[in-house]
Amino acid sequence: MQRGIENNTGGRHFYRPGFLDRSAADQLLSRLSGELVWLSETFSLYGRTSAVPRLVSWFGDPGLNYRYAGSDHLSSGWHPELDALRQEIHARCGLETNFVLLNRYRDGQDSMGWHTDDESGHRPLVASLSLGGARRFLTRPGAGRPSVRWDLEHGSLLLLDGREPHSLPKTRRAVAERINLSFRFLE
Ligand SMILES: O=C(O)CCC(=O)C(=O)O
Repeated sequence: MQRGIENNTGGRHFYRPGFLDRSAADQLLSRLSGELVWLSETFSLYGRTSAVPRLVSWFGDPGLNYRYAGSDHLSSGWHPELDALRQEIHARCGLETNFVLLNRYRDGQDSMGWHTDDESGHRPLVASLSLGGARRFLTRPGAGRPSVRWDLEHGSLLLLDGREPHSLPKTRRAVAERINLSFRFLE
């Protein structure tokens, strides 16, 4: 299935730095940050409502709904550049997708906690494209095993099994803004 992507990590992941070359990655980052509508979502814990520490946007085949963390994410169609990108991922990696979730991390205080993407019925393989400042990404391959660390570079693509716990911790380092695009197949 992963035609064109080597298993270069000794595990279940496939990491391709430079999946997009520098100039393509720069252009895409600038268009997405300038043109998309970015939403700030909230979550409630123990009766307290807080802002999710990142901004989100999403696209997909019309009528799909990616529901996670108690929120609906209904798609009404594709941004043309993101549609072209998902077709490129299909052509180069053999991975078919019908939805993309975009997370925008404004600085090192924006983050994503440990979670799995195992919503019932969805295909587990996710193609994760990173743009902007490189951030540390962690995956946990199994109970009692140490986390694996990734520094996801500008223009890189990581194929991962969304059922494996993963997170993007906060950092005190000065980091440039980052946008992550996770292409998925919702059933
Ligand atoms: O920003 C990232 O690299 C992580 C995104 C992620 O974990 C997710 O979309 O489930």
